[in-house]
Amino acid sequence: MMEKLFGIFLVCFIGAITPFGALRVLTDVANGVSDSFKLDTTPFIKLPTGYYHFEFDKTTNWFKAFEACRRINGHLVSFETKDELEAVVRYIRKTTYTNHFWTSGTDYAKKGHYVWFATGKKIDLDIWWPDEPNNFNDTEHCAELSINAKSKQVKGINDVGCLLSRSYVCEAEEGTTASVVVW
Ligand SMILES: [Ca+2]
Ligand SMILES: [Ca+2]
Repeated sequence: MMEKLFGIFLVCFIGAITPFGALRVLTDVANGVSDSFKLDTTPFIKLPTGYYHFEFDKTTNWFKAFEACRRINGHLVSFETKDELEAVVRYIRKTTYTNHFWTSGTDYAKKGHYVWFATGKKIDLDIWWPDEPNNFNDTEHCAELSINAKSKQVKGINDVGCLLSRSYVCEAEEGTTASVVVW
């Protein structure tokens, strides 16, 4: 609040001494939100790679999980980097014993062509468990994050049937910060 008051005061003061419209305004919109802002991001929590919502208590099929994430203005999680996968797995391991979570990965539209459905981009990261995706019995078209509690290995995803019941992880789109400089 004090910053806002100061900002308004500054504008008025400069306005008063430059009555002929000599003010210059610079606006900028940048990706990311500064840590100095105390934003209430509920139901998302901040991890080093973004904002995530973890549904540990309920399980549901892939489609309903996708809908649930959209209802809170998120998407099922997509892993763009191994750092992101590791950050999410690290948080899950210290929080719960649940091992299977829906991601936005699917090849439902084109068999064998896995994309992150939340972004439309191809899954080109080497984060599949060994010998996956195997489309077992020709029934597996959705990618779950499968955490092997006994393994220190951070892999990864596995294709399973989309109608299985799983917990899920939602991801919020990156925030942006708008700044206005007046002089
Ligand atoms: Ca992501
Ligand atoms: Ca599989």
